[in-house]
Amino acid sequence: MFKKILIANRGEIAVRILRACRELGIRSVAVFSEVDRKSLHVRLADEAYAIGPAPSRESYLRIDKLMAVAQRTGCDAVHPGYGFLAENPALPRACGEAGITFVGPSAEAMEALGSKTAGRQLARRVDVPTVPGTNDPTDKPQAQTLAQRLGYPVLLKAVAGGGGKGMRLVYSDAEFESAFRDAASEAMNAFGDERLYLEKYLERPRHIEIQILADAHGRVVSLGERECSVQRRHQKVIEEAPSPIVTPELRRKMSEAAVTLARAGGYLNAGTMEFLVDQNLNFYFLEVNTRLQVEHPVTEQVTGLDLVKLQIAIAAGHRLPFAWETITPRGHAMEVRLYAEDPENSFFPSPGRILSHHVPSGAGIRLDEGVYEGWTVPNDYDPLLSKLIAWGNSREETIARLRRALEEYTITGIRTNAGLFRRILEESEFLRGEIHIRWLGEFLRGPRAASSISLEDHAADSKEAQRAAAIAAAIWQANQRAAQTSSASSDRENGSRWKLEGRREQLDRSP
Ligand code: MV4
Repeated sequence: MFKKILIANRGEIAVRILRACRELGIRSVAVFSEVDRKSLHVRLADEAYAIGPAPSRESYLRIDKLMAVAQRTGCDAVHPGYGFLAENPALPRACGEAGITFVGPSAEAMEALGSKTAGRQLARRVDVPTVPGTNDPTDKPQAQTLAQRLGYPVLLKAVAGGGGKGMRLVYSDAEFESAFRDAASEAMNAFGDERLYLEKYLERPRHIEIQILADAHGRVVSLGERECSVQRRHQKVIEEAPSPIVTPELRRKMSEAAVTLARAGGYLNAGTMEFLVDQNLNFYFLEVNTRLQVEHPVTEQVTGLDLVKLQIAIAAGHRLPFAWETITPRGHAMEVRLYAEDPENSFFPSPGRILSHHVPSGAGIRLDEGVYEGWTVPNDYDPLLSKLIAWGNSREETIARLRRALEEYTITGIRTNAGLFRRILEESEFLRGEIHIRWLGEFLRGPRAASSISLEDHAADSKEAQRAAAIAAAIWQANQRAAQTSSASSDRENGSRWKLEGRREQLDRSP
């Protein structure tokens, strides 16, 4: 087993990982940027080292600095968490060159499965269902012919895309030409790659994913599904396991598909296969996430497994001690993501100092967080504060516990989206489990607008929200500066709003 692990991350996930290390008797090494000097992960780790200024490009994304710390402190493994470098093949490569174990898949598997079209082609090869459409990048006349054959609406997607960028929804033949041109030029601008592919558009599918683990001895197991349909602008908000609609038979079929894909891609360690599931319970493979995910705790609660410890054991060459056919979810788990943001004000980030904080506890409650009273939530990263996870014997008991825990949860000094969850957890459609990927957007807009929302609206909203968030953050920072009159002399960076906005736009949103 390893002696010392470098945690190449921050916030709640760094805390989650160092806790697993401590239980395994492994020393933990934290890294931190200038604004994270007082962060919880720094306080709880066995050792902590500064790696640069606040912007992640100059700190958490600097492979050279991370490797230097790992080597200097004698680490024998690196855990990337999620976000930042977690899915960048350059990190496992750098680890390989330094003789340090990367806790995750190989660079090759990341490349084989991480890219959208590569994953889609692999799925076709091994007969895992994908959404009807093209396998390869396609030109305009070819794509239009296919669109006519498939029937509208269709979705144009950028080969280099991800997270909904460079997608165009096309409702009719008349719009096809201009949509194709727009999508191609948007893809060119965003990724330097204008290639597109095309899929039949699924109107109101669910987003359901399968958690897998693969060890170095050829065993690949499925830990079942997570239902992640409640999301807003490609940002998941509530996740649960099991899915309210997945039957044992569908679980077995989706698990077999996920395990087949992992084997075909030479996958090692924890990974997630994302699927869309339609009203008739047909499932379609979408993409692979080659990392531990934010929502992994719901799987832990219903399987009783510790995914981070298993990741570390797999990386150390241990065998998985069970076959997936023996794993059935027990009870129900649900997670809400508490963010420092203001739902009353277009979900603007709301960083700042936490004046008071009371954490819920009691039966069936787990809180994974990276904050504490008196700490200032920095403006430079994803504003995820806490993940509140409830477990119960039934979905109803789980929801009742989650509601109860949300009432106990208090945090002052910053705004959070806790109120949004109180609303969602009262909503009858949600309580009946009648959710899909557009459900939350429609719920937030109210019933009137529900029928007329297009993907373009989502994209436009997303851009608008980014700009608005940039401005809000700049104003917040300007106010902070004004309040700190005594420290004016040490104000090395000038307070230019434009600079701040630029920085804000480079913020990392973890998936
Ligand atoms: C789709 C789709 C409907 N039909 N493909 C969004 C980002 C990228 N990962 C794939 N996405 C989608 N692909 C077809 N053929 C709807 C989405 C989609 C989505 C998927 C999963 C989770 C949230 C989503 C939110 C909006 C759109």
